[in-house]
Amino acid sequence: SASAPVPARDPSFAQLTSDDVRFFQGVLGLGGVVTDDDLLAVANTDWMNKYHGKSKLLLRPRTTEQVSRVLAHCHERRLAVVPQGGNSGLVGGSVPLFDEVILNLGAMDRIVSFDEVSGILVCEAGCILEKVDAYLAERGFVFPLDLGAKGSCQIGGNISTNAGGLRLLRYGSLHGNVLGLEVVLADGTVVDTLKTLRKDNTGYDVKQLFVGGEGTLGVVTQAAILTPPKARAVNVALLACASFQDALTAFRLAKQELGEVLSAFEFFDRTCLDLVLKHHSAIRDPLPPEEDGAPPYPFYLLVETAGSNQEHDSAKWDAFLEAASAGEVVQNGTIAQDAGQAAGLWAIREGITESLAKNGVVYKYDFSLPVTDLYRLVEDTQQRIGPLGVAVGYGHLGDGNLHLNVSAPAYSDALRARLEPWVYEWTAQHRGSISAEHGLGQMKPHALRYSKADSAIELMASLKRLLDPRGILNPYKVLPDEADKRDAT
Ligand code: FAD
Ligand code: 2HG
Ligand code: ZN
Repeated sequence: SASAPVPARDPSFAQLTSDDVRFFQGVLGLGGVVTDDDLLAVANTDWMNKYHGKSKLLLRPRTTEQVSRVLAHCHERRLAVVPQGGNSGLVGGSVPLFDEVILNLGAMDRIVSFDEVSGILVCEAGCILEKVDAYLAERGFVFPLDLGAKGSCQIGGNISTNAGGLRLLRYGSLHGNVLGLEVVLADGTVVDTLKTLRKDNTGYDVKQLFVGGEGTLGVVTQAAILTPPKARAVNVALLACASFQDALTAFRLAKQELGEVLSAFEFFDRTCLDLVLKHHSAIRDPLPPEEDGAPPYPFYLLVETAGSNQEHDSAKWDAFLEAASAGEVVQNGTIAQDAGQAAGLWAIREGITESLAKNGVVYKYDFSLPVTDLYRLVEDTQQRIGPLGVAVGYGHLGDGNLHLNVSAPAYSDALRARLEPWVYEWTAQHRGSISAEHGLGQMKPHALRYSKADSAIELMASLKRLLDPRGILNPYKVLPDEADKRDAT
């Protein structure tokens, strides 16, 4: 099968009635209440086409007040709700399991304000990342987060998954860059922490609960985000290494020689590149072996710098490439000569997830591991599954984040039983995390204990009960076995 055992529908949740639908139409207008089968089919299905819900209702609020009135009603009526952004999440968090009402934020897509001195942006949760980034680019700034799903994912979804992406190495995580949030709690209470200050030590930093909250604690409606100035000098190179050990040495050299301008250090193995070449006819192998008939390189690095002075950065690149060529740490490489070529190199790295999706079914894992052990998990996985599938490894090497994907022709119990819980045990033994950046969603609540102490899980559950006593927000996600602990009153 595709996934972990599916829980039963929690019988304490109400069933949707025509009175409910009429109430929502009164709040949102007819356009904000969607019951069309085709639109519901899309909203019920995740990006991977792996998780399928059965919701009969999709709501599209336009204001925070509407979100508040909708949630107050759902709370009162015990209707379960799935907050949804661009529905690009990779752990089944954004789709219902059963008949939960889908609350999509896409119609709340206004930019509220931007301060060109501080670089602080305030926008609504439904803004699409790529559009916000384009708005900022016109003003000489960038969004501190970038990722392959930028054309569809929303700021609210990014914040709720605490997405990491391709620039985290340089700009840090959203826990640092989100300065304020407006959030609606399960009972409709609007919590305003929408401050636009760098520093604010006025007690507990409650907004952080919603950064990575995966829609289980509240619905994010607005955010204040610190954005850095857009770099004037951006340089991108693709490098090939003969071993993973060499890739690690190259990372050390990059930190030493490129220093503070290093903005991305990504890696992928040859099988990933082969998949991208197979499924994207416009992309050519950028680094064919130098001698005819020689085997292709097994590892590739995408290195980016973002600085303010091309001359300074060129000198740094010269020093880095000289150090990396000495001792053949890097076997071959290509440096983008313009923005178009840089985008071409990024397209390879950002095209891996889609290529895997086109190739068959995928068992997708997202681990934080000590970098030295990181690729061994891919090799051990391949050995363990044998001919049942193909294990590939790629990810944010600079952050110690491995995306282990196992590609197979079809989901099978035999393959899943070889993979789980073994991959989680492997990660626990290496003191890693079972989710570096994608979250837990409906895929991993049962595996949470491999990465978090019981005491911490219990505190998470207490916070959930405090903020959402009836458990209506994104049930069956993130926390293990919540149903039996809910307030039954
Ligand atoms: P959704 O998928 O709609 O929702 C994700 C979760 O957030 C769900 O639990 C949902 O309930 C909740 N949620 C959504 N909006 C709100 C809201 N307003 N309030 C409360 N809860 C909400 N992730 C990374 O971290 N790094 C990557 O590099 C990366 N690359 C990707 C590349 C591709 C091609 C794809 C398909 C996905 C990638 N992802 C990556 C996964 C990633 O989690 C998302 O793309 C993104 O952050 C999710 O945003 P979304 O708007 O699509 O949210
Ligand atoms: C990436 O880094 C995304 O490309 C997706 O986080 C990873 O599909 C994956 O496993
Ligand atoms: Zn990633």
